[in-house]
Amino acid sequence: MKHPLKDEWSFWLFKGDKKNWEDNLVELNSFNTVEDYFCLYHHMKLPSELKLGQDYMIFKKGIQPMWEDSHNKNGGRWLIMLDRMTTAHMDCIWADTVLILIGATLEHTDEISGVVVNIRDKNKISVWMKTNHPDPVLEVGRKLRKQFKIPYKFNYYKHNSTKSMYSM
Ligand code: M7G
Repeated sequence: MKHPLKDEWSFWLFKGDKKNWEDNLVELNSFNTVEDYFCLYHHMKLPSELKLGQDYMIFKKGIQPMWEDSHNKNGGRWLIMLDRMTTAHMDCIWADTVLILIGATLEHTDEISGVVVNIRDKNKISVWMKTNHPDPVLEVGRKLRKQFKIPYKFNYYKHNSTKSMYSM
């Protein structure tokens, strides 16, 4: 028997070759068991193998990986900017973050909507929240801080805002 996850998730690729932002989003596959996730993981390129300008996004099924989605519009994201040293570990940080989310071990797991890795000159990993309430947001921030021992501060932003709300 396969091991069911608490939620069903969709795996998205942002192709990065279309002018209109939204036209780049492709929903590749979805999964709701541990085994199906690993099967997908082993078939997909690693984030470090993507092209500059591309993203991977894993969101709960039914939530579009964009600010405008009703589940995201009142939320924000923990943004981890990867420096040169942490970029060497990007694939591991990505894989571990996905496991934290799909494993649903956090108290406020229902307030999480998804996770994104952006391949840019400065790569980024962000965890998207449905709410900006401090309890769930800070719980997730503390977990990321503890898990990754990233040796610098990272911030939480409301969507479409450049002013940080929380720091870790
Ligand atoms: P990015 O890809 O998150 O980061 O945003 P980057 O600046 O490192 O490439 C780049 C641009 O993509 C934003 O300024 C927006 O124009 C567009 N964009 C990004 N996101 C996440 C969204 C979104 O959720 N909705 C819309 N409409 N545009 C977005």
